[in-house]
Amino acid sequence: MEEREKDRGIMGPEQGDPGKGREQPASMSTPNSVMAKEEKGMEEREMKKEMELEMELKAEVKVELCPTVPGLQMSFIRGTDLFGYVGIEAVLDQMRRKTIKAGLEFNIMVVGQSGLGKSTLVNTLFKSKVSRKSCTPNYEEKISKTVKLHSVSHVIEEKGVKMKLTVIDTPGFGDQINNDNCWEPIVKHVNEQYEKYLREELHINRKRRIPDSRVHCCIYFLPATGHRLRPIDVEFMKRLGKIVSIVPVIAKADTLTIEERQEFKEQIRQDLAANGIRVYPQKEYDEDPEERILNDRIRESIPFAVVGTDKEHQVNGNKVLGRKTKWGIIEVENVAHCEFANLRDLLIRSHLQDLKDVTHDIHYETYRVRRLNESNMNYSELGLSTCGLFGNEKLSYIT
Ligand SMILES: Nc1nc2c(ncn2[C@@H]2O[C@H](COP(=O)(O)OP(=O)(O)OP(=O)(O)O)[C@@H](O)[C@H]2O)c(=O)[nH]1
Ligand SMILES: [Mg+2]
Repeated sequence: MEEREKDRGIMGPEQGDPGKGREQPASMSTPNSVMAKEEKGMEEREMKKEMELEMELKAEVKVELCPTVPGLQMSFIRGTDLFGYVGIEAVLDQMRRKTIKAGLEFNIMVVGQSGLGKSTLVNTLFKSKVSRKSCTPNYEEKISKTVKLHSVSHVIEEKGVKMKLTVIDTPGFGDQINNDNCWEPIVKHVNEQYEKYLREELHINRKRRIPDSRVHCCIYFLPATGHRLRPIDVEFMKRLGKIVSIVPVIAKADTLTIEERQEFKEQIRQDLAANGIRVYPQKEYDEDPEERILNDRIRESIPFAVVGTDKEHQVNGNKVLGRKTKWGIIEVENVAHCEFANLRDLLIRSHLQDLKDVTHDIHYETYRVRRLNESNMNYSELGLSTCGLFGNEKLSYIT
């Protein structure tokens, strides 16, 4: 207990008295010894530091009165003001245990022209496990062409953490001669998932955990043309950017030289800004300066120039994911070769939870408010009972 108190800066009155602290080393000094002088100096410096630290900690202990509710006084007490260890930090362990038990759900959608490597990249992202783990041994080596919009779910487990990953693969986008409204099935799918969630939420006997099929992220594949954004890219991203988090990527980046890649990226960033296209991570949703610095770095390197593969090769005795060409091996996870690792870090390692939060707090919320405000929406439409408590007055309460 004592140690913990010390850790948190709760000190006895003697330690905290600057006068007493200074007296002791003075009486111990031996005038002729250089060593002793040095020791004394060091001790003084240490004591000074301790005092400064203590002053800082004391300054940190704040008691703020909350004047919002008349008659109710609320104070704000920091760790340094507590008499002993309470154990608040153990809540983090509880949260961790609960999350592990409940498992994670993550839904990712891939959109782009046929043959740009969408299915390959998803396999690369999850190290081929998404298509192989759940398949039977007679799994076909070759990735087949995607012909219709479909969702496939897999449970991935790593170090005891389970994640239900759903990949929504879309057939070649913009492959038709007439591409008018080709984004419609995709917009429809995204909205249908919000509607499903909303219906579950409004159910009288709603589930404790509502199954989440909402699209948390849409990876949009740009062909590595080296030119500007095409009108179809602009139209799609403008529309989808309002209802889902879009992460644009340059597909098959191994077909561009380093200079071409840099120029193309710069061009795309300009086009995105000029057309008011909102891609993830959006500046408006940065929560604090620290997050802003991190996200600014990501925004500066968007769109990621990626290369996908599900083949492994030997490089310097190690197995690496790569594309073997006549001139050598393009290592997919090597940051000197392409930006696949940056994309993986963003989607899985650093921003997975944020993508889910933005989906729930921003995109779904916008849909919910719009849907509930629509005058023609009533409970019978939702397939719920309209009697008693669940009449229109309840609807206005929810809104
Ligand atoms: N050079 C190169 N080829 C790639 C890359 N990724 C995939 N490919 C190849 O491109 C071809 C098409 O890949 P898929 O993953 O089936 O493409 P898709 O976008 O899913 O195609 P659809 O399902 O028809 O929409 C395959 O032969 C892949 O091996 C890449 O990064 N670079
Ligand atoms: Mg495909």
